[in-house]
This record gives sequence, structure tokens and C-alpha cells, in this order.
Amino acid sequence: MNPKDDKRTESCGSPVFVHNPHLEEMKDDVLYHFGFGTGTHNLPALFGDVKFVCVGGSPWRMKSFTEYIAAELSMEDPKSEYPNICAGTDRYAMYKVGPVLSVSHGMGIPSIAIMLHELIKLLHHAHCTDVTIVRIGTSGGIGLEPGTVVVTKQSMDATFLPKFEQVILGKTVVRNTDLDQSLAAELLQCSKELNQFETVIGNTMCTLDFYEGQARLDGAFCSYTEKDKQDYLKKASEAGVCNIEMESSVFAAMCKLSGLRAAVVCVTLLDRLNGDQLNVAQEVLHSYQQRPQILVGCYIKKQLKKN
Ligand code: R2B
Ligand code: URA
Repeated sequence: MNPKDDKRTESCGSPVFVHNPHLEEMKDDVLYHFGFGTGTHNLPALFGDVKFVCVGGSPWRMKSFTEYIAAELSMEDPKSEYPNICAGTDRYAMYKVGPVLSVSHGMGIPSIAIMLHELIKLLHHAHCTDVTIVRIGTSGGIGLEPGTVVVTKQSMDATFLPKFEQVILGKTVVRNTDLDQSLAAELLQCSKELNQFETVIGNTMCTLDFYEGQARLDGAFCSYTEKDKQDYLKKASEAGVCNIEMESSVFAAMCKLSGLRAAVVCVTLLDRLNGDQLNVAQEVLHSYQQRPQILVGCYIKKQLKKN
């Protein structure tokens, strides 16, 4: 590689770790769901300057985040075109503006886990250092005004324990779901400075399903009563759970293993104590979904000003 092609801005700093001796023995590594490979793409040249990664469920939202960030950082493309870098695949979408990478992850733990394996390898192969990663998303709130943004303190499973379980070779491996507390505090501070919407720090419950897994009464199947649902949500609330979504546990676990500074910022679309159906007007939904983007945008801008 021509050193000029290497987008790394610093040679020291905290690297992105992989823990897999087999990778060293492989001549090339194909990041299949992104449509990249170490043999076909110059990953340090393409991604070596990445310092912030923002991930979220929908490809459309991640493109809109990139447009928003580009404007905030005055890095707008004169043609205002942000092509999907993963154009060779329709599994995930990826956009980049300056040091900010934006990637979609689909819905649920398996989908985000596949994306994170490849994203972590991508950042590692690209020799990125000091990377901060934030999941921006939507959630159901417990006892919060809809539109409130929750910055996750700890991600919990559906039994209110702060752990992520993965079956590997038929054995259950338990991983820790700690997130970076100082990053969470800095994001909360950004919200105070913005003073545009309510933001709280609290625990987030991560479930395997949107309907029965989140105690909804409106799925195709339901074998419990409204009282059972309320009792369960009350227990969640007593365990410090402020909101419910479907990816934070594996996100926290994998980011911790790879040494990434990570946070989860989700807006609540409804108060689950008052209902299950998402019947908010499209414009309201859209404005709520912008809130995590605004918060993370403010944080990135502040960090870049420091350097
Ligand atoms: C939040 O919203 C999605 C379900 O509607 C899911 O991906 C999540 O975590
Ligand atoms: N996303 C979820 O996972 N649950 C909700 O209630 C809303 C959004």
C-alpha cells in the first residue's frame, strides 16, 4: 500500500481488538455481508480515519443521519449525494462522511451481531484507533413521556439481569453488557446543552421479540392478561428499566470485547404502561427519531472541536 493511501491520522491510540487466532492465518478475509474483503479493498485507505461509528436499525435512518452530520460538520458533499458504500449487498447499508461512519443493522440480536462481527473486523483491518460507537434507535418507554430519549446505563435481559447469553459449541457463554459510563454522562450533558427534549440515563431491557417478548397484548399470540403485563413491566421498572428494545445487549457485549467506547441512545415512541400499538402520526414519529441523531451529532461536533 502506498503510505499516502493510508487514511490513518495517528499511529498510536487505542486499537480495535479482535480475539481470534484463526484470522492471522487467513490470507484474505471476506466481510461477506458488507461486500468487502481485505484482498479486494484497501481497508486502511477507505476507513483508517474513522473515529465515530453510528449504528441503527433502518438503512434510511442511517442515510439521513449521514446527511445530518455532514451539514452539522460543514462537510456536505456539493452534490449532496451519499452513496451506500455496501452497494454490492442489500443486507446492510453503510455511509461515511469524514471520520463518521454510519451503518444499518436491521432488527434483533442475530442481525446486529453479524453486522458487528464484520464491522469490528473492518475497523481492525483498517487499523482504526480511539473509535467511539453509538447505537441510535427507537424503543418502548416505561413510565416516560413519549419522545423521551434514554441513554442506556446497563443493558438487561428479559429477566432483568445485566448479561448477554450466547450458545457457542452447544455451551452457554455469558457476556457482560457494560457500556461506557463516562460516554453516557457526556451524552446526557449534550442533551442539557441542547435543551430541546427530555433525556434520562437508565437501564434498557433487550428482548428477543417485539410482541410476546415485550409483554405486548397485540401480537398474533398472547396467553397472558393485561394485569400480567402490568405486573411484568412494574418489575422491570423496579429493576431500573426505562425502555425496551432489541439489540443493546449484544451490542454492549461485543463492543466491550473489542475495546470500543460504546453507548446506546434510544428515543421512546410510546409509554408501554399506556398501550402497545404504535399509532403516533408519521410526522411525530419522524421528529422523535431525529432526537438520538441530534444528540449524537452534538457530541461528535464537540469532540471534533477539541482536536
Ligand atoms: C427497536 O425498534 C425495532 C422494533 O420495532 C427494534 O429493532 C428495536 O430495537
Ligand atoms: N422498539 C421496540 O423494540 N419496542 C417498542 O415498543 C418500540 C420500538
